Amino acid sequence: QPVGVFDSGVGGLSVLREIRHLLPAESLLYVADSGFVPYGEKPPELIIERSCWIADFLLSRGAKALVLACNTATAAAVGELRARYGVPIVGMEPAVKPATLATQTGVVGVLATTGTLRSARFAALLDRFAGSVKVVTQPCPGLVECIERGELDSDYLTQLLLGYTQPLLEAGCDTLILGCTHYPFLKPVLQRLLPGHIRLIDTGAAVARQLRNQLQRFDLLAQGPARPEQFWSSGDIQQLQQVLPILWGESAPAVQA
Ligand code: DGN
Repeated sequence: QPVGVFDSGVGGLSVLREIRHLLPAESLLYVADSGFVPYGEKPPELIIERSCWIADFLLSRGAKALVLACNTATAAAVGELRARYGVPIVGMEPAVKPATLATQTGVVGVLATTGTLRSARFAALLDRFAGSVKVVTQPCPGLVECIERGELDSDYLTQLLLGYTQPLLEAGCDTLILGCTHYPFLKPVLQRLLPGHIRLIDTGAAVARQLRNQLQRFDLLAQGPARPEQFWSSGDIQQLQQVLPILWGESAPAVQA
């Protein structure tokens, strides 16, 4: 039985690659909800509705566990999904705890969508882990759209990134949390643009480990061999097929969801 993974678009591929790396025997299904991307500014009700629709889609294709490879969807919908479905469900959250442990300046920046930063889950995360560390948040409209197009290094993107990171640097951040699953694809350009001492943190690998723990716990780990990954999009299939070689590292067929 496969594991079902989904995101508002192609950002969750940054999580999928960590899962593929850690769990080579698992068969993986992936849905990009690109017909509805970005989730960042959308009302939570719509995100819950889309998340349930995709969960049904993946479960009807035999998924034994679900990964919400999207911080925004997790913030809005993980409670509803866990209440509705009996399979293990793993979600994302910005890496506040590891960042507070890593910072030397005591100031940490969070790059994420407006939806994530405004959510009750994020407020609870800060209450729990920020402690004496100052956490500066920065919503980043426009980045997700670039990544959806497979645009990882344009002048336009560079200008956006400089604009979003400058206030964080001025505030004294030495650690930046990539709190949206699209952003790990920007690590190379960020590393080039930012001073060398700035640390970038994301949670893809930790989520893959959490998935492994859940599968182990419920005796659901696959013995392999894995079937080839299957990709669906609720948006433009050709666009997904064009960006897969860039973001996933190889081309693959994609099907309309
Ligand atoms: N990739 C998503 C996240 O992690 O929050 C959201 C991107 C979006 O749809 N704005």
